[in-house]
Amino acid sequence: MRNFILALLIMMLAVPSLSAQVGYLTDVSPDNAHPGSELWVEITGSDTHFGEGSETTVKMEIPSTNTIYPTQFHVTSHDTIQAYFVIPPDVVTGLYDVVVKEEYIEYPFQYVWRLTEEFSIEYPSDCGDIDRNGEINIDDVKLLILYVYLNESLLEPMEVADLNCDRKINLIDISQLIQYLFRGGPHPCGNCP
Ligand SMILES: [Ca+2]
Ligand SMILES: [Ca+2]
Repeated sequence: MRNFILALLIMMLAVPSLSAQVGYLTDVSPDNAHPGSELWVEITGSDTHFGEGSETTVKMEIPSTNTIYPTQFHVTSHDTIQAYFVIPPDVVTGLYDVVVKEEYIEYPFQYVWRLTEEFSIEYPSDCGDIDRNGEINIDDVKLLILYVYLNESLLEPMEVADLNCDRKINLIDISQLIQYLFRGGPHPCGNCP
């Protein structure tokens, strides 16, 4: 037993300094996006060792709810990673963790470092809220119909009424809003950049 404990102590002391240098993420830029957008995110760390381990994985997640993997990512240095995310239009919105997981195998030990930084996925705050009262409801539908069919004026900027972001305000936008409010359709601004 004594020999075993001694051997264990020797092994622990022999582990390279890497095991003590668990870095952390300092920044993700940008740190927010809308559903339906595609973007490169630069992930920056401090005292990190990106690319030195046996495996690096990158993802965004709300634990036990939703996970988004980048379609591609590059380890550009030991403390930066570029990751390209395609955010689905119907994604669960909220505060995600950008997670970088690094695995290191240094016989006889194996380390898994899991570093996180916050990232927000939300719809544009005022998109679809035509009268800017802070919510999307039947009054917004009415204003949109009045504009499209009776040419009544809308508050500026009028982009909030272009729900599908095709740079036109027309029947399609009215339809999206009605689908969302009354027929369980997707968020009307889900495809805006
Ligand atoms: Ca409103
Ligand atoms: Ca439109």
